[in-house]
Amino acid sequence: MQSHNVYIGLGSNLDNPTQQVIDGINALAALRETQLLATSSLYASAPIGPQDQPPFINAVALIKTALTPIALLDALQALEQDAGRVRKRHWGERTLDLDILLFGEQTIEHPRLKVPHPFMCERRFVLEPLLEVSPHAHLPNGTALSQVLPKTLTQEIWHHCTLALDSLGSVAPQ
Ligand code: ROI
Repeated sequence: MQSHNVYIGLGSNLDNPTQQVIDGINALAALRETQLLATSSLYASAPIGPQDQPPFINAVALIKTALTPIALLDALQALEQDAGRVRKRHWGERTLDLDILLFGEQTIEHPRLKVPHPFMCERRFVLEPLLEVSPHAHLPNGTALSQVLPKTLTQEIWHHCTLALDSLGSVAPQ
């Protein structure tokens, strides 16, 4: 069966965000027909959107999956629900967000799913961890993401913690 390399963005700012992201990465590793290939470190940043919400923890995971894009989306939405997903308001707090950023070289325009993720090129909390995992990553149109990153660098990322995610053996929940 054909499989694709897929980048997943993880984010949380509720209910112990660091643990939410670590649990999310472990849950990705356990998906059917899927292997976890690499994870970024964890990044803490100020919220984009309303400022009266807690800071976010973000990370990016690279998986290899034989799932179709919509089957993967269904699986990610189920994981978000398992994490007790809370979404209080538009661009507001969330328990766990799992976004498909890139799906192989595909461009997807589906009522439920747009890939590349529509906002990924505007968000340092997405680009910086993605480039940590794959410095040469590019969009389906060939644009290198390393060329896009500088436009986002004015967004503050407070802290970049290499917190025990740099080897695949160490992502088990603590
Ligand atoms: N801001 C940051 N820093 N990280 C996120 O993951 C994030 N996710 C969101 C909004 C609310 C837009 N802002 C964010 O969905």
